[in-house]
Amino acid sequence: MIAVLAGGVGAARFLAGLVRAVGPGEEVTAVVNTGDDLELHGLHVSPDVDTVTYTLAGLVDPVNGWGIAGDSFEVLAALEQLGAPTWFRLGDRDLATHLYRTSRLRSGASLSAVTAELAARRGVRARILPMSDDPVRTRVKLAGGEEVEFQEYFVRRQHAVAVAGVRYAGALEASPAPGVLEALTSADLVVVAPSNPVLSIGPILAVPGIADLLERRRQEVVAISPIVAGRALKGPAARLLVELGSEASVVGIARALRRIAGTLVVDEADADLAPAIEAEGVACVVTATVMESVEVAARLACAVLEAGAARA
Ligand code: FO1
Repeated sequence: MIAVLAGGVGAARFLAGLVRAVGPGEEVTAVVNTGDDLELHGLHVSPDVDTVTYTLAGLVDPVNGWGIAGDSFEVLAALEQLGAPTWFRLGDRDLATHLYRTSRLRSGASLSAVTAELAARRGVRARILPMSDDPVRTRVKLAGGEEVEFQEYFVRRQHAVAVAGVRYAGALEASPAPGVLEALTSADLVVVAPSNPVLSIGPILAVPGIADLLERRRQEVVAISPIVAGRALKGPAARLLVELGSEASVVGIARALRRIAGTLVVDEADADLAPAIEAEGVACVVTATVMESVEVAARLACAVLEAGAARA
């Protein structure tokens, strides 16, 4: 079994490639960030869990990488007429997910149980586990001193504001969701998907027990850099690393993840930085990491599996 620590769009694309690369004989378990979750219009929205589920179900909007392809926005338009906030764009079919999830949570089901139901009903073969059933919320402290919820920073302010710090509210009181520690213990290989190390992987590692477990297995943990040639493929990873005192490069990623990952996979564009990564005590593998198609993602997954096998 291969376990993958996952954020949103980049992780989902990698997981689609991994599922294709390993075929039906090998189990894949995704441990997904829920620090981005929010309550909106009275509904519980789990963006990264949904992005992973929709992608693996073949439903995802290929342009945005989140939401459902071809979705309509009739409810959002009606909400706008009512004066409700509509900066976070929930499509009509996507809303069915949030209605279902919220209703099940209110009747006492856990987030992991509901996630499994939603994935199974959409025909997803991989196991999708939220990192925790307990609320953990990523909060972003802006340079001006104000602290905002993650989606307020990411979507409403389009991550265009300077950040002074990030914290994961509730993490210390949270427990890993059922199956998470077991999956990370029994996996033949643990992969850290190409997700933002602070905003997507940070919340997962903040849940007590997860980072310690991975630290003990770090030789069997392979991370993929979300930074290529000094730039994030998506989102604010490059800018954030600099603002938080590191550097926007694969070396910055190696430093952010070296406690838990013995190997870092970087793009060919960063081949010259391999010695600097190795100097951080992290083995480096160079391959094509920009996932323009599921075929490229599957080739990347094969390279990651080979890197894992070489370290075992
Ligand atoms: N990202 C945006 O940039 N704008 C949106 O309006 C937006 C809506 C949205 C709705 C459902 C969902 O599952 C994801 C959505 N995302 C949106 C993506 C999401 O904010 C981020 O990509 C993740 O939280 C970061 O991984």
